[in-house]
Amino acid sequence: MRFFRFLPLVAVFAALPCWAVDASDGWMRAMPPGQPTAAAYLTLSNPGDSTVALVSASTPLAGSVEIHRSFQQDGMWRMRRLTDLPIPAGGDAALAPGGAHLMLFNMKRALREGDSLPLTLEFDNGETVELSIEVRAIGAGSGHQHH
Ligand SMILES: [Cu+2]
Repeated sequence: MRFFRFLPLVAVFAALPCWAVDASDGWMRAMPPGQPTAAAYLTLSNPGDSTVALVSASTPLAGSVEIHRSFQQDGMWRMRRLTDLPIPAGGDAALAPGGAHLMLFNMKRALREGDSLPLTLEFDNGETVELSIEVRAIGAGSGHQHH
């Protein structure tokens, strides 16, 4: 009857909440030929009870990826590099045109509408999330696209 002794333990593990960060709605604009950089957007959800921060991202299709935030200063669009992007407990962080984004440098090739970009995200709690970024038409979204 050893099997039954295991049951309570199994029940405890099954009841543990799943607090993994979720990444969804990943997209970027199609790139004109010869453009070496691009910006990717997505939504991060943190179902946990403490803040989790995105600390890095990578893709085999770009030389490097940085976390950026766009802002307006003296009527000009600028952007700064962020060391991390916090996602509040029980909340979301949206990376969207005109705000935070993932900046892709030294793209290996120009991505066209319908392509996808594999992306790996790392968080300060050691979690890693993989997702696929959907490439949409060049004019998709709003906000600045000058880098
Ligand atoms: Cu940028």
